[in-house]
Amino acid sequence: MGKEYFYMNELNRAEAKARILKEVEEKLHRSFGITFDDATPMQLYKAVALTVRDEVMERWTHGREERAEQKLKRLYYLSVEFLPGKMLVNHLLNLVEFDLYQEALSEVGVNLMELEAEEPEPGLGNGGLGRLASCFMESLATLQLPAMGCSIRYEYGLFRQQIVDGQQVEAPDNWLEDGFIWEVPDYDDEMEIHFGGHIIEDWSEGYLKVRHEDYNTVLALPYDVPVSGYDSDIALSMRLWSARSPRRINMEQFSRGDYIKASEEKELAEAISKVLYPDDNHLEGKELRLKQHYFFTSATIQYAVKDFKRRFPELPITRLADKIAIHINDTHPALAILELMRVLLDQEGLPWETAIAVCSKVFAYTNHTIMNEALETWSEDLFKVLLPRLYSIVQAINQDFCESLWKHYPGQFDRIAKMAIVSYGQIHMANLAVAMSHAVNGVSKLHTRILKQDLFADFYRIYPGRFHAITNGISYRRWSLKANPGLAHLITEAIGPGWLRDAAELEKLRPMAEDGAFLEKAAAIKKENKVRLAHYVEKTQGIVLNPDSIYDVQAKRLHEYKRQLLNALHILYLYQQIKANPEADFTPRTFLFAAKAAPGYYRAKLIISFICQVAELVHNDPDVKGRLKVVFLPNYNVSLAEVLIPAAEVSEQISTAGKEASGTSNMKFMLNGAITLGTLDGANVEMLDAVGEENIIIFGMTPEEVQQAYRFNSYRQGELYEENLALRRVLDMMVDGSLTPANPHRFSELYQALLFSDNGGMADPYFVLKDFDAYAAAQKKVEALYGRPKVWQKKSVLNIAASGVFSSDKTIREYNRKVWHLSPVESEE
Ligand code: GPK
Repeated sequence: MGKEYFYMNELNRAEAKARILKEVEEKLHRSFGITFDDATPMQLYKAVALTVRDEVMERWTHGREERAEQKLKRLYYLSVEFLPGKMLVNHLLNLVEFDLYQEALSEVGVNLMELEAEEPEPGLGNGGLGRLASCFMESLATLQLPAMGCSIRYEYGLFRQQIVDGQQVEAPDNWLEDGFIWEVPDYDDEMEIHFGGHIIEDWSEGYLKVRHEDYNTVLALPYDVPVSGYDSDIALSMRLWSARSPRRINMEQFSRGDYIKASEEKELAEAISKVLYPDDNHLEGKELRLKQHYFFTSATIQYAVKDFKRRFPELPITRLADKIAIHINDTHPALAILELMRVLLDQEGLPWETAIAVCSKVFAYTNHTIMNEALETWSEDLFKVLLPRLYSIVQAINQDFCESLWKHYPGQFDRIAKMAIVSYGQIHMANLAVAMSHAVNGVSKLHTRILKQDLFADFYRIYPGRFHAITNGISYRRWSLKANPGLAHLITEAIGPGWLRDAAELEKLRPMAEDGAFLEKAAAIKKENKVRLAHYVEKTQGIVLNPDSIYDVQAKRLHEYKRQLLNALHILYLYQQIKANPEADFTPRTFLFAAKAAPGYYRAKLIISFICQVAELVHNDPDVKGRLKVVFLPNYNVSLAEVLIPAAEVSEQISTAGKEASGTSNMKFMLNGAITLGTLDGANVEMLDAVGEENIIIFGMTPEEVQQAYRFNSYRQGELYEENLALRRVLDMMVDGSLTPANPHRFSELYQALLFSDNGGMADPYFVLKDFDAYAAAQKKVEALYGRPKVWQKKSVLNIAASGVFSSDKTIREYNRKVWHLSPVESEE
């Protein structure tokens, strides 16, 4: 069906709908032996999803066949995280069949949107990095570029967050419990992964042959999940590897009654794909995590080489880079570089230099953070034991690399040690990735500048041509068509449907900012979305929101650098103002937070508690009733984002300048007409360029000022406390028992961290106090602006109009032009 739906007449439509219902009914019969009337919502969901899946599968097969026939180069996008969100409605929108299905199903009393509630959301990622990978997959499919996303089929995704007594509690996310309709295992591509053991170097034939012995084997079974593109003839795969033991339970041990031992080995193997590490912008060097990384990168490399040989039997392996590109999304998959070296050397018998040359043409690397604690290193001791062959390879690469550095930086030991791949007992994955990739990129202009000037400055001097700035983007169709259908229809009504293929066409909305009727309609849609969110909050939290108040939203991982604390302290400041002047005019405001904290990140969890206590205080005080409301929404995920973002009027993007590599939620809020309240950080800078300074509210320190303050140790936190009375009053509330009378010391750690250095670390390293005044002034601007609804509306529409530059289609085109050089699958008409 697909796009011809546009041209259908009424008769054809009726037929198409009847056909859909018939297929769904057949699925109900065959899979569950049940009829429409008796089916449970879950059974109905599955029947509809299976029907849609058939259509997606057609495109899947078609894409595969065409790619093979046209002998196209293929991209492997390796990412330890993906966050695809729910799929049913997204597929239907991409197939351009949503309306048809919705109408057909409503004839039998079924609501398509409600059905999707039955679908589990695959929480295979932590936040921005994983969601970016999924936006990229959708754009790759839309542009018909041959690609496969590769990752791990975590049995448990990111934990479900509950808030109990104002504290985060983690519950397991058993998302596969009721089965996942969209995955298809591929037993033909099961791979063997080898851990541990030792290697034997054999020179007996005059050249080095390496044997790996006494290893443990784990099997990697791929499950493919189709990814559709908008109005695209092909579907791509997200390939998720699942770990299995090669041995079923040892029956001999079992019959001796030693069940535990017999199942132990199996469980150890399967532990590898059991659970996603819940850390974001942070790495803990755990053995299991290293196993995960090797597990999915080895499986992917083995598969990629196998597929290359199957498709191009005529080509020598030295031509690999002509037919495959491998992208490593942050350093987590950087072991793929060493694994490809191993395969080229030990299995394909290539000489060392040739293998190095092939590898460096294949790989490209994206850096996503400059935060020190996130830069991945592995202890040599652990590495050596778990991956002995890769260890010998990385040693050799390091030796070559350091020798080459010597030529560029003769005698500069410190500099070379800093750039080395192996040094001081650690393996530095970012250095490996930069040294062995032909392209390295940052995720915004600012972030890339910092990479060039700071983190990778020594590399940049030697390989300037290797570095690119490629700003992140979003799958804007999911974040409009799906999340905000009202707005999407309004846009199409105003400028036609072309924007769904080419986001640049959103620019055509600009003149609408002068059109009063249009502005009113846009305002009405925002209001509907606010009411929709209010219903959600009331249903799930029992909290009543005032849809006429300003909805101010900060939704992202909880991290000190993202400064949720600044937002919370400012709320206390507003609270004090109301208390001091209860009769004064005050624009009602609702502050919404949503954020998961890594379970081991104590301070982040304390900040969540702090926000919850601020919410309590405000909630229980009759003086602020109807004026201030603070809500912490638990379990932020893609589905919640789809309800929250379209309802937002103010988008909080307030990270310490220089710390947020790009941000992507900032783009989603912009697309949905929120006004950004942000620092000069990440992609905010480019949003400012796109929309113009009168349509965004920027405040606070510049990245340069932050840098200087660190470098010259010139930040005087205590003086701010002494001199700024308003700030002092707010800070005092952290420890005077206002929030937790029974335990006034509950938040003293947060207070201390803002004012006193500990263990040599500086106090308030994210400049919360320093930026407080500027932030409060910016919030004042928000209030003043909101008091002029027409002006606000106009700015909102101009934001939507300018958001097209942040389409991930554009981002992907740029990667393709600068890095991958793929040709699209041509469809024969
Ligand atoms: C960066 F390093 C990391 C990480 O571990 N997890 C993660 O989500 C984010 N990121 C950045 O923090 C964002 O600024 C950026 O937009 C996103 O990656 C995608 O590039």
